[in-house]
Amino acid sequence: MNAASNNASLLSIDEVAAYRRDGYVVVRKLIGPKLVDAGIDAISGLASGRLLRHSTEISFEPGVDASRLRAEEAEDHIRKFARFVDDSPALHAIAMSQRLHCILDQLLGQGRVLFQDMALIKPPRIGGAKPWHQDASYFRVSDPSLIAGIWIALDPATRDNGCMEVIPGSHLGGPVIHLPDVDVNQCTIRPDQLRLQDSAPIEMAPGDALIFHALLHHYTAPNQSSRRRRAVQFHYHQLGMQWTSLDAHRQHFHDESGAYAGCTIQKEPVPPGKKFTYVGGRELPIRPTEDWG
Ligand SMILES: O=C(O)CCC(=O)C(=O)O
Repeated sequence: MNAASNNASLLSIDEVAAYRRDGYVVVRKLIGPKLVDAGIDAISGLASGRLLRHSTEISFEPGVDASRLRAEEAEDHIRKFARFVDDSPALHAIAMSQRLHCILDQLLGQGRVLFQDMALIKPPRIGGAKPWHQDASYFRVSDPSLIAGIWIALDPATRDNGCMEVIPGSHLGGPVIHLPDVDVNQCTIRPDQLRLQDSAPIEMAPGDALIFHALLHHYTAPNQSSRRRRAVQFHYHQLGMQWTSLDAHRQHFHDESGAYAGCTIQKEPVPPGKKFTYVGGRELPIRPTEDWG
């Protein structure tokens, strides 16, 4: 796709302004049904083992004993996958969507790398909440505004199965105090820092995408329904952004006493076998790819 000749698939000036004002923009039908179906098939394949997992990492919902699951049962017990793009051409094609990257050029300028890929599975009935947080609390970086997060629904995402919820404009308040947890995935914004009365659920159809700022406050509820809510999420950073140290991250994320208040370290004491080690992002080149239809 040539961005200049396909203006209809780019954001309008008003949408670009909305991203800056609200910290997010929703792009309906960012990817087409064939790519959505291929993405779902890849997730099922990675879960069951039908697709080989070379780099893909899997985390199960808390309390699940993966050794007792049959291959076809695994998918409905998985919390998330990470680092899967090299194991699936379909998931790679989603991350490299030419339309997505033309839109990111509009929002952030040219030149970026992919540094994080995740599939958030939130299985029916047992998929837990992801507490309110800012993604930048997980990234030790020089400038969070050089990052964009993209969350793409593969199933219908609704309030009852745990769609994304955001607080419009919250990115403009800068980094806020997070409370660490023994499980880094449960690290959360301290309640007095949240404007929950302004929270907005973003219901999405398969193929729709939420593009959001790394300082936007966001949350997903538990999946209390019997319906799946699979999504993929990618993080990109613009060239020139620097990875920094814990001390530099503390300068962004600290409480009133100056103590670290980001999500790159665990709350002590760490339970046996649950040690988390922060690793900065890897950097994969962008190779824009046509949609599969
Ligand atoms: O999809 C979800 O449930 C939460 C995604 C999210 O906000 C995250 O992983 O940072």
